[in-house]
Amino acid sequence: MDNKVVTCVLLMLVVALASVASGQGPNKEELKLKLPKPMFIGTPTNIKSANLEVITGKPRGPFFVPVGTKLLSLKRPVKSSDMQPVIGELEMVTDGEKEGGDGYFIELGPGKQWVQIDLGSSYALHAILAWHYHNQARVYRDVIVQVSDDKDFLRGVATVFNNDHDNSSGLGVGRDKEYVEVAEGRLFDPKGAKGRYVRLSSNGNTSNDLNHYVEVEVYGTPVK
Ligand SMILES: [Ca+2]
Ligand SMILES: [Ca+2]
Repeated sequence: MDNKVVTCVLLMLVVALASVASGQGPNKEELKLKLPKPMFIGTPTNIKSANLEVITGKPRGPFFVPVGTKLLSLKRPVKSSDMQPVIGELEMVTDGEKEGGDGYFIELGPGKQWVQIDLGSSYALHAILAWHYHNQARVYRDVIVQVSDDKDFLRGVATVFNNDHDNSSGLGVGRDKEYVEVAEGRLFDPKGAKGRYVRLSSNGNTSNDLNHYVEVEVYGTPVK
């Protein structure tokens, strides 16, 4: 091969590797999201966390999912460890409204609480997004995201995310980092985990010991 051909082959290899690294592929497409408007700007300074990720302040960037991935959670039924929220109704977790202001979030009681979405049948899941609260910079404690075909989460449970580094919620030590809530929400990657139910746990936040949800979105494809 002459030098031009070698250069060309190397360039193609670099492009191919770069697309693999960013999650792109022949059967993937960018996940399109409708994001609410930000309620605050700047880097928060009053957050105390022993396990906080590095805050970059940058947007998330594109996320790639298998072609045909759909939003599965819209208007699906929601259950909770606190069936009578202090503020709001459980159905607001999947009503598609994600704005940060008053009237858009539900408030669950103090300490450990969870919400659970029933997708109606089992799917291969490719993205789960959660907006706990984005009216103000906060960190929610012990954020744990799990997927199962068991509505009671007793067996066949896949843990997608767990930032409970000291196991204070008792679901196992998590290796993930705490993060500050922002308007773009948090994207958890289930990596194709299969399940009908998605359960999200938390254990208070840096402003109070209550738990909040503006919206949860679950994306996936039918199980083949
Ligand atoms: Ca909502
Ligand atoms: Ca903890």
